[in-house]
Amino acid sequence: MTPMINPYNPLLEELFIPGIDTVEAITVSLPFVTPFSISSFTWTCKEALLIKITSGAFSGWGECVADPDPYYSPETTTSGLHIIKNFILPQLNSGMSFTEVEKMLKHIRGNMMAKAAVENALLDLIAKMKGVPLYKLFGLEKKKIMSGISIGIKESIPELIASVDEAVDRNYHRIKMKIKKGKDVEWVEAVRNKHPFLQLMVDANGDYTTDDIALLKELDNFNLLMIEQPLSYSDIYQHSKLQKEITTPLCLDESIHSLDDAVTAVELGSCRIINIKEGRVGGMLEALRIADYSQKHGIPVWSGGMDETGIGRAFNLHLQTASAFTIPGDTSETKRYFKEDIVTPPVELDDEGFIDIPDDPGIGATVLEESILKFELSREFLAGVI
Ligand code: OSB
Ligand code: MG
Repeated sequence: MTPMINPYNPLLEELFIPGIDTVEAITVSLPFVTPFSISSFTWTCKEALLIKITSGAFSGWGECVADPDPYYSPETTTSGLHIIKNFILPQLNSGMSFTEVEKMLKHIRGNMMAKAAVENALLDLIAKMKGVPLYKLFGLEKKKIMSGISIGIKESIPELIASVDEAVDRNYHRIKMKIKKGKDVEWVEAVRNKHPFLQLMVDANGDYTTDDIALLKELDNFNLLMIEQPLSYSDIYQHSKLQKEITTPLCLDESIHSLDDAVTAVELGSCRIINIKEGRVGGMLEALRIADYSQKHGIPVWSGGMDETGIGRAFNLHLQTASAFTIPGDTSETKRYFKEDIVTPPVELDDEGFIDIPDDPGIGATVLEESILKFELSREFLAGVI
């Protein structure tokens, strides 16, 4: 049974949905500087569904982190729009408290990425109306955020080493390399030999099965921080068996969609670390609840990324002000992903590799509407639904 953990309850009772003038659903496609490959797919651009909720002079923004395809998650930008338009927005009313909003969202099963886009847009809007940065809305304190980089699967080992060298030069606090069957032990060994003391981890995006335990055990030789999602995207139980066989901590990503999933994973011993993507677990509030639960159970967490635009990335930054986030996440500088983003200022690393959160209200970053127009695939005005 899930313990009653909800440190943000008092806050939720005090947050109310304001009168909404318009809701816009905008699908954008931003070209990547370089294609990004994981074990299951290669993306050349980031297609994202943006939600813009306007009340008077204020607009809140949310980003549905799903891709247009079901190769990381079953959710897609199109399914997100369907759920938001036909199920979430028709049940949102001004004057509702956030407790009521969350109850309504719970009645809709799954679709956590769609829910996150709407909930986060509302939180950004409310924070802007109150004139406070998002972290303050949650009672958190500003701090410098650690950086990390996720290096995709490359054509050759020298190409991988070149990318790792570049990230080391940029002072990233932790480097993650993607692996898949046939591009694993030898590739990790090459990176480790070149960088014996690097904070290094791997992410398999579910490419292995329990038949591969002998191979996965070999990864214990490379002093990795963790192995992320070695087994199926939907599995929790088999990971508990694998964790008993290897010494490197396992970290779950794809298979955690809620606090309930995190409790299951921790109670089964399926992982020793959790990757919290706020966009994958229904938004900032559930992400903070998972962080709080994990901290109380001695499970370190970090903030994953979905190669988001600057809107989604801003939420990831604010999330990491919570003290549970003790491991550098997948938060990289903007220029590594995009030549041109849709917010300003871009995310940049200081000389020690840290990231500063801008001080403006809400997400802090200013959304550049004219840049959005350049990347826009479609826009629907959902005015009058609330
Ligand atoms: O598994 O963490 C993942 C990107 C797209 C889909 C899945 C993943 C990733 C990343 C990149 O690793 C994270 C980022 O830099 O935002
Ligand atoms: Mg991952």
